[in-house]
Amino acid sequence: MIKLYWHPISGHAHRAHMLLSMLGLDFELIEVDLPAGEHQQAEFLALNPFGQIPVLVDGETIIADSNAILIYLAGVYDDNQSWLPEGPRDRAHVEQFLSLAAHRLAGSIAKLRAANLFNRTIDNEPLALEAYKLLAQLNGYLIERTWLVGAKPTIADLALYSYLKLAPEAGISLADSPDLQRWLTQVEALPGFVPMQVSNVGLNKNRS
Ligand SMILES: N[C@@H](CCC(=O)N[C@@H](CS)C(=O)NCC(=O)O)C(=O)O
Repeated sequence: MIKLYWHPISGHAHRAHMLLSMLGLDFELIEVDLPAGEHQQAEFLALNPFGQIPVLVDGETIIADSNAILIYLAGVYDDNQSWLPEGPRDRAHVEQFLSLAAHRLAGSIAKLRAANLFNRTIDNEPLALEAYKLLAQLNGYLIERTWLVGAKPTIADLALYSYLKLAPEAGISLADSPDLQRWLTQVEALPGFVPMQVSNVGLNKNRS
């Protein structure tokens, strides 16, 4: 059975979890004890020498990195090739959003959220500016689009979903991004969707 090395508060792991579920695959979630440093121990480093979750193990195949896992699962298990379209233009557009998730989104909202979760002191202001700029750009992009690439959901949508949904935990409001919120709701309505664990930090703090 496919194994996903994972942690419930990781947005990177969440995107891989979503696709496993949406593809209807049999899989096992294996929680890696990040606070105890399990990801730095030899057994885990044998799976991913870079010491990060998520890692997917499918028989003899080991894939680390959330976006790489999305590409692998879509390539091997999606008979319709709709999660990762075949044509060079659509595929390039998907790659554009995977890069955006790995750089601008991970470098702004994901960092601000991690600082809130782990009480880290960081220079919030430039990251928050970047986060709001990114939200405004994505909201504008989505005004006339249903999905990020083409007419159907792709792994681009999953790669961006988790940390955009978690923006409030980063202290970043989605109130001025109505089309982005509509798109988040569409992802949540997809068959097999699994929700992300909610944490009581950022704008969620002290909300009942
Ligand atoms: N580029 C990686 C980033 C993964 C990542 O940042 N994982 C975090 C959890 S969300 C992690 O394992 N952190 C532990 C560490 O870096 O020591 C991916 O997309 O999978």
